[in-house]
Order: sequence, then structure tokens, then C-alpha cells
Amino acid sequence: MRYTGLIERYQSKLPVTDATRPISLGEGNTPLIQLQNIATMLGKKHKIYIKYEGLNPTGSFKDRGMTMAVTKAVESGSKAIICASTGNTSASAAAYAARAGIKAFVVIPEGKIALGKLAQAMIHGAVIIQIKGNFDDGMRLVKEVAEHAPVSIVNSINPFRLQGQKTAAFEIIEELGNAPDYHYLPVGNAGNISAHWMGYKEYHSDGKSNHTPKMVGYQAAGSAPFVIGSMVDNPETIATAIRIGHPQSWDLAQKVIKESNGWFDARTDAQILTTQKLLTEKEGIFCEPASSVSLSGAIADIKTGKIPQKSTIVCTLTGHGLKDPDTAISQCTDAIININPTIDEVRDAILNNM
Ligand code: AN7
Repeated sequence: MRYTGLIERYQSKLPVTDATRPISLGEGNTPLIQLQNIATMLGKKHKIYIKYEGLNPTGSFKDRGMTMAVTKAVESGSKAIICASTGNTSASAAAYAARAGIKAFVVIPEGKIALGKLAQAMIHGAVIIQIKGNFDDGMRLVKEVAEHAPVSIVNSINPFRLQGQKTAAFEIIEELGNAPDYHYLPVGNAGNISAHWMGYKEYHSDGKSNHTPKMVGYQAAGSAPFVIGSMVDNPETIATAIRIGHPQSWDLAQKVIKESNGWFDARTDAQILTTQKLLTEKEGIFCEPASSVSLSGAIADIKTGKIPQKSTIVCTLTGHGLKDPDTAISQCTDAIININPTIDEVRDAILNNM
């Protein structure tokens, strides 16, 4: 059967009716890839799976929420959407607005969004409002302006966003035949970890799994309000997607950690980049820096013995590596060999580098 996106796939679990016209780009249905070489390095004591959300239509998990948010905005007669964004939400909003034939306004922090995401927002024709401030400033402005202008907010404070995003948990249970023991996610606003928990709880009460996972949220050390236990006013990290100091889903996420017996922790920028490179070089999987913090955390917790042997672990990679080519290239200074176009020089380049 042709796959036509997650609203049609999970219609009975979502706040839609037969009359709803889905605005879809075929989002969801992403690969669950079992790690091989990294698992071997770690002693093969666990089953570690990657949920590769970078393979959504605009390259991040945001599309799961955006298909719902834009579908419902259009259904209610809205002609324009708005969001604050560290990049991926703006790319997704821009694309789904284009698909729906409505306008997208995106508020982004100047100089702090990855090149691929900016390119997406621009090429899809969003109105880009750049501020001399961070995501948290943008979010505050968006909430306020939505009371004075005819625009629907499509940030994750829009409850339809989390409804769409919970479907990732459904897919994981369907593929594994049960819930994993641990689910690691990168955390910014904490919408996605909250959405996953909703999904796991719903499928558990539907009898599709016999337990729920421990939810583990990882942040960047310079931008870790959940780890510190209070809001951060000047968050800093190379993982610009999660450069968020005032998370919008604070209470929801605290409840998730408590109910699931999980935890929050943080990794430094250096550790984040090391894991990003490890994944590309050892498994052939390219994710953006913010995404690798989930696996980076899992590896750290495995090494300290926090995770019992034989556990099943899922790590979500939230966004594709192509989103942030600058950071990728800046880590690979020796990667290019420059030669003259002669057979001798090409052969030497091969033989010297076997
Ligand atoms: C790759 O685009 O907030 O904890 O404005 O792009 O649900 O916020 C992005 C967040 C993780 C954090 N990984 O998810 C935005 C934005 C990537 C992201 C997160 C984001 P939440």
C-alpha cells in the first residue's frame, strides 16, 4: 500500500476526522537502524537502535508535528502560520505552508541557525524575521504577536505538534514488537520527549507493548536548564538546534522523567562532535550535532554501567547532518588531497592512503 504520511497512517490515534484534509509530504515511517560497529566497540552487551528522523521530508522530526499543526491551522481557516525557531521548525513550517498554500513567518536568531535550515526557509518562500536575540527572545515575541495578528503559532506549544510527534513511538513499538527499555532523545524545548512519552503510554494502554521505556533526555552542557534545574538566560552550544535556555515544555518534561523513571543529563560540545563523527565514520549515519547528543549520552551511560546488560536502547537522531555543512566541514580539515590530473598522482594518492 502506498504510504501517504502519518495522519492517514494513524488517523484513529490523532485528533482528525474523515473530513480532515491532511497537508502531508509523506513524513514519518523513518528507519530504525541497529548499530553494528559502535555496538561491537562497546562490547555488544546491548541492542542499540537509531531512529533516523533526519530522513523526514525536510530533514528533521519537526515534520511529524508540522503536518498536524498545519493541517489543523488550515482546517480552522488560518491563512498564515508563525514560529520562533533555532532552524528546523522554520524549515518545516516553510515547507508545509508552501504545500498548504498559506504564508509562513519565521523568527530566527541572527547568525545562530545552520546554513541548510536557512536555505530551506528561504527557498520555500517563508518571510524570515531575523532578530538580534536568541530563540527564547523569539518565542516570547511570537507568543505576544499572535495575540495582535491573524497568525497561528506552530511551535510545540501548539498541542497538535505533539500529537503528530507521538507517532514516532508507535513506529518503534511496531518494529521492535515491544517498547525499548531506554529511549534517549536530544532535549531543547522538551516537546519531542513529551510527545514520545504520550505515544508510548497510549500504545501501552492499547496492549501493543508490555512495558514503557525509561525516557532519557540529553542537553548540551552550555544549554542545559533541565540538568541545572532552572532556566538559563544565555545558552551557548555548537549544537544550535538545542540552543534553548527557557524550554517551553518544562512541566510536561519533568513529569515524563518522573513517570518513566528516566533522567536528564548533558554532554559537552566536544563530546557531541566526537559522537557525530563516530556515527558517520563507523556506521555511515550522518546527523546534525544536536542529534548526536542522544547517542553520546547513551554511550556515556553504557560505559559507566548505568544501563544493565542486554537492554534495548533507542536513540533518536532528530535532524540530518546536511542541515549543518559548516560544522561538518570544519571538523575535517585533512580530508581533501589536491593533485594534478595525472594517473601517477591519482595512483599515489590511493597507495599512500590505503
Ligand atoms: C535537530 O527548530 O526548537 O526538545 O526551533 O532541531 O522538542 O525542542 C528545534 C529543536 C532536537 C529539540 N534536535 O527538540 C526549532 C527547535 C533537533 C532540533 C531538538 C530540536 P525539543
